[in-house]
Amino acid sequence: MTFIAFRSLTGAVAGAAFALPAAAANWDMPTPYGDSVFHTQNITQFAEDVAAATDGAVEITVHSAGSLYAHPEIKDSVRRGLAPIGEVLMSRLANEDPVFAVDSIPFLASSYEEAEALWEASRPLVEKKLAAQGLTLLFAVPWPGQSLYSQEPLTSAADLEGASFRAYNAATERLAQLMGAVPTQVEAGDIPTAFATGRVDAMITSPSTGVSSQAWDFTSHYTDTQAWLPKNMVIVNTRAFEALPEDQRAALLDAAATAETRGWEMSAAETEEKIATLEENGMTVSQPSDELATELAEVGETMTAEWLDEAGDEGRQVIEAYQSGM
Ligand code: PCA
Repeated sequence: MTFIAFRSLTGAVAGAAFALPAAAANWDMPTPYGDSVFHTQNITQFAEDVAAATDGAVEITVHSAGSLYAHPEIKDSVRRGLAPIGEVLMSRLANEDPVFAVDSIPFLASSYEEAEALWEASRPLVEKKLAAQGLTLLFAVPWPGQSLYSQEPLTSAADLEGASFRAYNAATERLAQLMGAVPTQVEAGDIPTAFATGRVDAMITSPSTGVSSQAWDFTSHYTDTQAWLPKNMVIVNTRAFEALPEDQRAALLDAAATAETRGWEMSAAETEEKIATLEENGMTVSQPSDELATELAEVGETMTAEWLDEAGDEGRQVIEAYQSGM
């Protein structure tokens, strides 16, 4: 008797819970890059997919181009719950842990296939480090390969000696130093102004960012090094995520997996397309000379060794897993 009464009570409670309209989650999502960038377009589609799959119970509003929080603040705003979800360049967190910078070492993984194997090998550790900060990784998508933009033809590192070189993370700073240039941190959105005012003379970035910043207005040479594929990642505050009902959490993870696959495809597809756009707008596109290629390979070896030193056993295991996956 008691048992039946208990059952009907829980049944009634569960019934009442279903009868109540579910409180909708309205999530603001800060992202660093502009609306014309494929990462932002992929995230906009992700937000639409989540809204559709949850019948509007989880509404994500994308605030692109650092309009809600500037890039350096996005990770902490998500960690503190000021924004439940956000996007950052993974390697911007290198000062917190070297594993976040494993995708920004020249020539460690410079094709999509290698980048995918490296992501598979490093993802568990990235997830673990984020989890320790109350963050859950949803998905990560690479930029196309990183190549050099300059005002004069680049035949060797000597051509960059003393040049002020735009950097976007610690690894690009180190690369500039190793090539004899002087690094200056500049956000993607500030690239045109930084060149126009003479703050920087050269940079290394994807054809995507070259096109979105209209690199032909301030540089004339694109040297196709495609040296590494740094990733953007989408993270969610774990408490905010766990506050969602289970079916909505599942819908979010599903949409995230779809966005990851779609994003990698978009990235690969636009590599050639954006190089062609640079050329159509008057830039000279060339392959690195043997000398430059050798110098860059040496920079990559130095940076790999430095990374391994810093990342210790955990890092060594990631590289071993990557190499055995290739
Ligand atoms: N674009 C971003 C990061 C890497 C890339 O291709 C930037 O230049 O800031």
